[in-house]
Amino acid sequence: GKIHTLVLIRHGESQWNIENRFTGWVDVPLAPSGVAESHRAAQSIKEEGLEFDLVYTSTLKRAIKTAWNILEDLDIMHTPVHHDWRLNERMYGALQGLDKTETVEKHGMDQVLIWRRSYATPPPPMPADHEFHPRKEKKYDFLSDAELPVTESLACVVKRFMPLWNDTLMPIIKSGKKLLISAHGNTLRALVKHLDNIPEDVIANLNIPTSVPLVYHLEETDDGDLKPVKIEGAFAPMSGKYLGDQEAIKAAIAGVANQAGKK
Ligand code: DG2
Repeated sequence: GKIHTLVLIRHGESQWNIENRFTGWVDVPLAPSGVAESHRAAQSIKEEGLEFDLVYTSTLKRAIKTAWNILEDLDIMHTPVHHDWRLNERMYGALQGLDKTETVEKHGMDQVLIWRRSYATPPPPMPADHEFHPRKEKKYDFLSDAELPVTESLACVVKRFMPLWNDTLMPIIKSGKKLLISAHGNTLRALVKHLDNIPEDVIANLNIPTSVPLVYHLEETDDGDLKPVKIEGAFAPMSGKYLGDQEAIKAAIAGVANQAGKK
């Protein structure tokens, strides 16, 4: 069937990525290095000759700003940008704001690895009076208490993201519009897991680097689904490929994996 191109990107390095703090739904800005990274991503997108008709991003400024910088560099700032909370980073519960290395010192590497990368074990929930509780933010007023997460595992992210994928993003892609999704480490892990049907134990070891465009080719199947076709230069176990220097990308991925061990 018809083959569509989809481009995914995790936002550039945020202030808390640099400070090594669990971020989740806390709306921290891009670090200056993250701004620079977003312009480099735009450059690789240009060199690859990719274009966009539409952008979907989260309600968090690090992902929004990354998308804006890309649109500006491509000189297509008129492109519609939609913000959807279901693309927000995984809600990191009571860990939000904590230093990743200090959390390892307090709870041990094994426990922190479970909180960061197990599929179905969420971190401790965020207490109602927590300074970073999402209820304090007006932009989430439309979410009921049942919808507003206070902690999430990757499984919870898959559950809240899939309706957006099935009901909104898939129809957009199938209509022939070229879509850019600017999101977060764990929401993109959820999407890639779904697209490539990656098992839970494999997705646990899959880390997404900041601000590297990830290109997927999706083929429409007879039953109306979108199935990835392995691209030349695909980054296993994914069918998509990262744009840019592959060795530098591998190093950046190892950096994300080791983040909690960093001093
Ligand atoms: C990071 C991911 O999210 O952290 O919430 O701390 O993509 O918005 O920078 P992002 C966070 P890890 O799950 O890799 O620890």
